[in-house]
Amino acid sequence: MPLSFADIVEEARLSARALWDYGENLFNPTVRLGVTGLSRAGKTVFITALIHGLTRDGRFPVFEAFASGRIARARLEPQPDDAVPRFNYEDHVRTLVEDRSWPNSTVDISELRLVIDYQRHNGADRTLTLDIVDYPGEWLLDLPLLAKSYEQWSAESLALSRQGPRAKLATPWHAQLASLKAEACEDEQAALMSARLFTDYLRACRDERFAMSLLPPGRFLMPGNLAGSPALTFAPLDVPVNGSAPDGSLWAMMVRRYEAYKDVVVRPFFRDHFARLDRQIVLVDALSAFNAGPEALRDLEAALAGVLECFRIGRSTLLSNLFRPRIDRILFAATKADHLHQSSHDRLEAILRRTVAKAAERAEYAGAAIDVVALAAVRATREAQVQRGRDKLPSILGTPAADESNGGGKFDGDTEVATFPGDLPADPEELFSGDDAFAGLSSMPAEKTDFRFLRFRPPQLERRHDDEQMLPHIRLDRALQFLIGDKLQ
Ligand SMILES: Nc1nc2c(ncn2[C@@H]2O[C@H](COP(=O)(O)OP(=O)(O)O)[C@@H](O)[C@H]2O)c(=O)[nH]1
Ligand SMILES: [Mg+2]
Repeated sequence: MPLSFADIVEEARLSARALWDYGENLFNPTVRLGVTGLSRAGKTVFITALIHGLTRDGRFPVFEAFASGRIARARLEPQPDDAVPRFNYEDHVRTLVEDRSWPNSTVDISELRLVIDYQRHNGADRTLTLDIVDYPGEWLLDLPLLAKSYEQWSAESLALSRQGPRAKLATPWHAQLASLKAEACEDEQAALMSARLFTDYLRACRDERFAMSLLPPGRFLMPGNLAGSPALTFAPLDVPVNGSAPDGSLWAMMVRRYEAYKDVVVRPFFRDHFARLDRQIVLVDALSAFNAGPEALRDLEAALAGVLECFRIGRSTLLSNLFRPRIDRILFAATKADHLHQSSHDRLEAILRRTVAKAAERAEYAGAAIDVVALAAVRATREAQVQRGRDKLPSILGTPAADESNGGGKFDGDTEVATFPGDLPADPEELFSGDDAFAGLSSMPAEKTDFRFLRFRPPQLERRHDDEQMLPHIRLDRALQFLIGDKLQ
């Protein structure tokens, strides 16, 4: 594809900034760490736990620089980007530690700067600046739109909405769509209604019963500060893929807004934020997909392929020219591993590894180094063996949130209970062997599903010998070692 004038301007802008970033970096090495994942994957909790641990002497045996005492101090400093909201660390910690509740969910990008004073292996004192950027994974899945016309996007979105469990959820939107004439005069009310019903359909797909992942355009569910703007008020129409919209038609109005979405939302995000990241962690809530069923797991795989597509730098495509990512390490992390007994942690990791490998094949991925980990940024449970008849079941102990129910009644939010969430298979392929590989909420009532993960309240803090209080975690230190360990040599 030839570069357009707009693309060339973008590229010049990028190079200028790259030079600026480079100059800064000589004096003060900075790593920009992207933390992403779909909504509720665990980004806020991950960043909060990471900062809490690093600034307060957490327990991180596998994070070498930290464990060997070479890190003198880690502290928060004002962030470099004035136009990006600050990650509200203090509030999130208070909620987590004092209220023992999970932080409220966020729908926008945010940023925080952590400065780490450390000693190199050779004894020299150095400083590493870590800029942590939290952004919705949904926004990454918008990248393919840049290469698609409105008509192509419409056709694909419609085809997808007629498949599997999506079809039923799309009924109200499809009914309205059938009443629209694409060639008719442009009509704001029709566009508003269409966009609303289309967004409702996307939201229904995301419901925990279906737990679908691949739901672009990303801002329809994660609008950030653009809610209600025309760039977000469009929807697919049933129009021919090679057709062109008559002047003044509803169709032309949709095309205009779709293009605006690319210009004011997608391009700036990739240019201003994504292209500047050095390292990336992608948080994945695989447990929600296990809860929902095999379609959700397949959808998750497709979404991960979409994410990897963004990091693909092997080939010289139009996109890689524009948004050449400089990321050289990507960690995929299955979050909330504390919902499983530790005997299943390696299995969870194996399942994610398999999913990422398949996704990498689909995306013909060649690029940064990839690793996979199953972790819990905050460990809300303990382990126990529960006697059931003659068997001992590997179970977990935790305090279920007050709004969770156990079939019969609701939990009170204060009492600790032991649960057996279900065993993950030793061979990941078992989960991918077709529509009835396992039973999830999308096709079964809750008591008949193979997995049941309760939402637990955050734990009581662990008190150390020196009275410092810490948040317990699982393998958070392994994630840190992979993401920044080499920068602290
Ligand atoms: N048990 C447990 N639950 C977690 C953990 N991380 C996230 N969660 C749950 O997942 C929800 C969403 O997490 P959050 O960090 O807000 O997700 P975000 O939307 O990606 O920022 C939280 O409200 C918790 O219920 C974890 O490490 N352990
Ligand atoms: Mg968040």
